[in-house]
Amino acid sequence: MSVIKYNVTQEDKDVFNRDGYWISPKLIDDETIEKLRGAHDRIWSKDFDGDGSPLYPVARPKDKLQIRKLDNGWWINDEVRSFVTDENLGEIAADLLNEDEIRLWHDQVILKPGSGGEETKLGNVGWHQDYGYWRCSSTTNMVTVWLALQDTVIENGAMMTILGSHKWGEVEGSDTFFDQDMDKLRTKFATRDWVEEPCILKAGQASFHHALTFHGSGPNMTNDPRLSVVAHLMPGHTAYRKGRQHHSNVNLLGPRPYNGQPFNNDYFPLLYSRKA
Ligand SMILES: O=C(O)CCC(=O)C(=O)O
Ligand SMILES: [Fe+2]
Repeated sequence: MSVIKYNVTQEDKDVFNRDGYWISPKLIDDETIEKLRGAHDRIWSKDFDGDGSPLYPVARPKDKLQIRKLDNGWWINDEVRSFVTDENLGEIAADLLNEDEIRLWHDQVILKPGSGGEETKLGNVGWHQDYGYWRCSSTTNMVTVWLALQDTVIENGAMMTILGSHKWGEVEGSDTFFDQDMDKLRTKFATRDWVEEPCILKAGQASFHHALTFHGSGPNMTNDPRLSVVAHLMPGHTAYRKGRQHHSNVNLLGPRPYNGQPFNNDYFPLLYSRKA
């Protein structure tokens, strides 16, 4: 098990429900941080574990300052798998979401290159709601765990969340991760109180944000890449909801997905189940 056991308190839940995100204590030890940093090196150089292949090929970025991400790193990397399927991680998510079972929806391995002080938008992640991509899911009660593999502050491009924005519901057109014009997106979405809060994390800490919480991130002005591993987690009862929006996870249900089909096969591993 790679995640240190942590018992979520009522205060933690209150913070998550009030703000739409919560910052955890350090969840992994220094050795695991180093292993996951090594996992980044191996993934970007296409050194994979097992006989599978990634969901999308690991492409060489067109520009070295461009943000890099790989979905479902757990398919091809043992250290990533160990973190994103960890039972202790699942229990934290179950407590925050007030659910009895937690499965993995998918993961992301993200590298934001350091620009060395150069002003660039190429590393930005546009303001978005994760659920903006997940409308094929039967519930919005999902959570994203963003694990820092170095101390993460505004200067190296910390993720920022919009305080309380999970209460805004499903906002149309919020699938804007790849739009790197933060100012334009702010104008589009800031129709209510727009309070940007950086997720300042020590290496090994994680932020947990609700699937409806707006978030994004700006430039990494340092000389070092900002490395993270992200686990998108869902309740065990999450099922396919037809006719809303396509997501590649629907393909993983088999050749004939049907409305109401649970996302509960091997592609969506169970992290945690509450004992009665
Ligand atoms: O890495 C980032 O800055 C944003 C990642 C993100 O959108 C997420 O974890 O849901
Ligand atoms: Fe996101």
